[in-house]
Amino acid sequence: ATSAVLGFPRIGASREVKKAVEAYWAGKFTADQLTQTAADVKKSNWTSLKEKGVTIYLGSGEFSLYDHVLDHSAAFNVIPKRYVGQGLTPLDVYFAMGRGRQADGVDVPASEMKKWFDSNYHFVVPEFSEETDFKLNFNKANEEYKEAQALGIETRPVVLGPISFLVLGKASKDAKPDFQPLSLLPKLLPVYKQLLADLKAAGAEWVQLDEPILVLDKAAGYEKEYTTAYTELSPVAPKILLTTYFGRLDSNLNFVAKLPIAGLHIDLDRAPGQLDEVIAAVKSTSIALSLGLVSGRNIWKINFQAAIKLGQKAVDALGQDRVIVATSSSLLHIPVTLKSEKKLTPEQKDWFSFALEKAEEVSVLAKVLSGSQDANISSAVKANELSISKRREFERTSDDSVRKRVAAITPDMLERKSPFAVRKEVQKKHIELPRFPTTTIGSFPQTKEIRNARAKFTKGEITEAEYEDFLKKEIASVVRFQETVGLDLLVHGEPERNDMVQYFGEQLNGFVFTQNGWVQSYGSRYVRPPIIVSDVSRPGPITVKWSSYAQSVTKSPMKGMLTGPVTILNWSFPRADVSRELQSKQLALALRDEVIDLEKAGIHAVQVDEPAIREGLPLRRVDWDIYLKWAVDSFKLATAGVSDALQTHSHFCYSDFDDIFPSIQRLDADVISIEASKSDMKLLTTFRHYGYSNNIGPGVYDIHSPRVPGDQEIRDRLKAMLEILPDSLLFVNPDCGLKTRGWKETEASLRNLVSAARWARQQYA
Ligand code: THG
Ligand code: ZN
Repeated sequence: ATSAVLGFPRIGASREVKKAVEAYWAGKFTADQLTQTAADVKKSNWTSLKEKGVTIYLGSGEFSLYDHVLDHSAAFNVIPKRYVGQGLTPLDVYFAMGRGRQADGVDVPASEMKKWFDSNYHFVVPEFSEETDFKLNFNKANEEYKEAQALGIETRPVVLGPISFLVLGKASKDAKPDFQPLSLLPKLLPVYKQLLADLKAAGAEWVQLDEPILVLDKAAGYEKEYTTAYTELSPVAPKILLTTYFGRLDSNLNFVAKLPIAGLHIDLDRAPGQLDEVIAAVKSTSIALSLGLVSGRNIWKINFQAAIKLGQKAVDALGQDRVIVATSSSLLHIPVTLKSEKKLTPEQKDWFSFALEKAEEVSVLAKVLSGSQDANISSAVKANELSISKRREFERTSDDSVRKRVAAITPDMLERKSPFAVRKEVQKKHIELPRFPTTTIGSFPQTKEIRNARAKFTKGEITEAEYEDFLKKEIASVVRFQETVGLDLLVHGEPERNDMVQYFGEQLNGFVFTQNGWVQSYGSRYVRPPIIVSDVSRPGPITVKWSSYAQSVTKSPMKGMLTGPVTILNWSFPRADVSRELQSKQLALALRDEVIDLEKAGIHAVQVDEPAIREGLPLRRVDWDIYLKWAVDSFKLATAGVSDALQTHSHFCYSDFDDIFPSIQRLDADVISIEASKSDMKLLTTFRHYGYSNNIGPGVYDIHSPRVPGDQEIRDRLKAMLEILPDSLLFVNPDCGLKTRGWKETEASLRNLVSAARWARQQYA
C-alpha cells in the first residue's frame, strides 16, 4: 500500500502567508515578494511531507493565497463582469473577487462566501451564467506540479472536479431565471481536457479530482453528468483519483464505481461503515481504493489498531497494489504542527496529531499494511498503543457531577415558564423599549489599542489590574457612544474577547488551547479553535463582571452577550470519545448558569449567539432530525432557566435558513437577529411561508464592508420588512457584530440606523 495526503494547510508554520498577503494589500510587499513567500511555504510543505515518508502522493496545485475555489474560478476565467476592465492586474482581480476593492476610483463588492460543507472554512462562491466563457487563464496545478518537480519532488496535482465546481457555484444576477450552472458542463469539459492533457504531458502519473459533492443527497441526480464528464476526461488525463470526503457515498456509489477512473478515495473517518460496500462495488473493477483513515477534521492521534483492521480488510480484498492509505480529507482544517506548542503538557501533547504528525501516521500505516518488518515502524505502532491506552485512562476520569447533571436534565428545564405572548407583556414592563427598538449584535470595533493591551497582558507586560482598568475604560466609552448615538438596548462591546469561541473555551473547564494552532477561516482570517478534552463545566461566572460594570455606568438597559453551546462545539475540536450531543448539553448547562447569573446581576436581556447552528447540520438529510433535536434542546437548556422578564436574544449569521426554519422557531428566543441584508428577499419569503411569532431583527445593513448605508436606504429596508412582519415585533439592528469594522463607519452607520428607526416610529404610529 502506498500513502497520500489529500491536501495540506497552506498558511505556513508561522502564518507567513497571512502576513505576506496582508502586507501586499497594505502596499508593503510587492507581487514578487508575495510569490516568493508562497514558493517558500510550498517548498517547506513538500519537503517536510517527504521527510515524514509520504513519498508517493503529495499534492500540488492545492496551495492558495486566499481560497482554492477562487483560484479555480480565476484559472477557468469564471470572473464576474464587475471585476473586469477596471485596470487591475490579474492578481488584484483575484483579490478583488475575494474581498472587494474600494480604492483609486474602483468600487466593487466582494463575491459571496459560503461555508465549505460542514466546516468552518469559507469558500468564494463561483458565479455562472449563459455567458460564462470558460478558458484556461493559467494552469495552476501544472505550474505547481513543475515547481515541485524542479525541487526534485514528484507530486499528485489536485484539481476541483467539474461537477463539484459547477454545483458549488450559483447563477449570477444576469443569468436567466431558470439557469442551472450544471447546464454549462458541455462548455466546461473541453477546458478540463486541456488542463488534464497538459498535466499528462508534463509527466504527472496521477491527478486528484476532488468531487466532495458526491457525499450529498443531491448528487444522486447527477449520474448522467458524472458519466459523461469522466468518460470524456479519462482518455486524455493522467490516472484519475476521484476523491470524496466529509461523508458517505451511499447510493451514489452505484454509479461512481462504474466511472472510468483509476482510483476512488473514500472518507473512513466520518463514514467507516461504508468500507464493505465500497470494496464490494469496486472489487471486480480495476479501481484502486484510497482509504481516508487519518482524520483531516480532528486533531486526535490515530488509533493504529483500529485503522489497521480497516486497512487490512481492503488489502485482503483488493491486494496491496490497489490500496492507498490517506488522510480522510485535506488537512486544511487542522493546525500545521504540534512542534510549535510549548504550553501543552507532555500528557496532552501525546493525545494529539496536527497536520505534519498526521502525515507521519499516514506513512506508518501504509508501511504496516505493506507488511513492513522495519523496527522503527513496529516501535511507532507500539508507542501509539501506549498513547491510546493513556488517553483511554484519562477519559475514564470523567467529572461525575457534570455527567450526573446531564443525566438529570428534565423536559421542563427546556421550556420558559410562560409562552412568548405572556413573556412579551412582562418584558414590556421590565425593559422599557420603544417600538422598533434599536440594538447591535454585541461586538464593537476591536481596535489596535485593544489588541495591544491584550497582547501585553498575555505576555505579562501589564498586570491583570491594569488590563481590567483598560477594559473598563473601553466599556464605559462604548456605552457612552451608544447613548450618544441614541441606541435603545445597549451592549458592553466585548473588548475582553479575542474570539467568541476561544474566549469561552478559556473560561471553562474541559478545554485546552494551542499557542499557534491557527486554522484558515477565510482569506487571510484565521481562528485558533480550542480543544475539548474532558467534561465541560463552569468554574465561576464568566461575563457577569463585564456586563454588570457596563450596566452600572448607564440607565439604559444592558444586553449580556454569550456564545451558544452548539456554536462553541462546532467551532472547537470536539472530543472523539463521547457524542457531540453530550458535549453540547454540558456546554448548555454551563451557559445556563451564566444566563441565570446575568439575570441575578440585574441584566435585562441576554443574547446567546448560535451562528454555527446551520453549518453543524449533517450533510445527509436522513441525519438532520437527530442533530436538530439536540442542537435546539441545547439552546433551550442554556436559555430557559430564567424568569419571564428576562428577554432572550439569539443571532444567526448565515442566512440559508429555509430548510431549518421550524427549528429556529422552536428555539423560542424572545428576539432573533439574522444576517439578512444580502439576501433579504429570500429570507423574507421564508418568513412569509412559515410565519414567525416572536420578536425579530433582520439586519438592516451589511457590516462586512466599510460602506455606510444611507438613512433612506435603511428606511426602505424597514418598509420592505414591514410588508411581511408585524410592526410590533420588529427590532432594528445591523446584520452582524461590528468587531471587524472601524469606528468611523460604525458611528455614521449607527446614526443612520437610529434615525431610520425614529422615522418608523412616526410613520407607523
Ligand atoms: N469565531 C470563530 N469562527 C468563526 C467566526 C468567529 N467562523 C465564522 C466567522 N466568525 C469567521 N469570521 C472571522 C472573522 C474575523 C477573524 C476570524 C474569523 C479574525 N481573525 C484574526 C486574524 O486572522 O487576524 C485572529 C485574531 C486573533 O485571535 O488574534 O479576525 O468569530 N471561531
Ligand atoms: Zn453574525
